[in-house]
Amino acid sequence: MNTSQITDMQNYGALLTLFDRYHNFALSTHINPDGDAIGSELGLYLFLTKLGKSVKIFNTDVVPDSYKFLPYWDSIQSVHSVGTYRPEVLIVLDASTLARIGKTLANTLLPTHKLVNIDHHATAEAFGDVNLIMPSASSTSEIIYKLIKCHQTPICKACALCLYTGLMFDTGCFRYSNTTVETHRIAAELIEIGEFAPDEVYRNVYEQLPVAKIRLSGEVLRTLQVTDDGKIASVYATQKMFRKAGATADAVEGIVNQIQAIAGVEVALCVSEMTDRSTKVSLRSQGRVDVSQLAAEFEGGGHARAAGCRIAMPYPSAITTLVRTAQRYIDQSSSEHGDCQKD
Ligand SMILES: [Mn+2]
Repeated sequence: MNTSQITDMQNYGALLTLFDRYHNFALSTHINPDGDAIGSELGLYLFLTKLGKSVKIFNTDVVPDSYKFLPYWDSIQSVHSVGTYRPEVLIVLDASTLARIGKTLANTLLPTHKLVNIDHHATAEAFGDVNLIMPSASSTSEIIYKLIKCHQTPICKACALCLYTGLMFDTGCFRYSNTTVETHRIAAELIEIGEFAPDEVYRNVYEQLPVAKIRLSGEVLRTLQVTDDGKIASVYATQKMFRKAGATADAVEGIVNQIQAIAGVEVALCVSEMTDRSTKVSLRSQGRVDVSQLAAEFEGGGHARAAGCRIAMPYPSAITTLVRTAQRYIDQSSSEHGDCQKD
């Protein structure tokens, strides 16, 4: 594969050339798609459609209900719809590896000419023929915004709403450390163009919770364990808890952020028992430990402050292993930072 890694603004050109040269595009994103995954897909879909291109979107997992307020969400098709379809160009968004779009989709949706990878994860692999990997960008949606700017095409109202949603989601509503002056400027411009109410976007994404999710939160938070030094907090969710609460496994999303907010906690982890007895892990860091490295030790990935992985062992042993590994990272960071000189 002829791989050219693109890391700076000028090189948006390589991608824009593909937009000139080809007509049939397919887009995809990672499994369990989040606000940035869906927002960047729909934003790019609207831009390419406006250029007169034929564009299809295929995802392994369905669009979560909380994103069904976004325009054209129902144009997203499932892996079963791919059939014999072959795009000239496949653009993979917000996925640090090709396998993240789901193995079946990765093996089915094959481009006849080019594979493109657009991502902002620090652990991203340059798996495309063209790679636009910008770890400094807050979100993949921000990269799409800049791409459209480079093309000097006006952003349409619908596109502005989609990109804003992605930007809002990946910055934790403009709270995380990836939020910059530029992020706010882009957000302001998107609100101006899109003429939407930001509070309504927030409510759509975060305040449509099913009762089962709150019930599950209660069960999961009761399992809280904090290490003696107060630096590692962990909770777990079992299949029994999911059944009792009437919740699905994705209902644990967000609980890890709650325990990360405990004073003094450096690393927070939430593990879920899966039906195959493996363990799904969400990791958060207050900043001193790079949890994407920690997740990578278990073939996972993500960002320095938010990452995940799946471990092929039952949840009690997974917790023990993870806490021990996190402890090692904390010890390393303490010796590097000279902990005793903290003021
Ligand atoms: Mn993202």
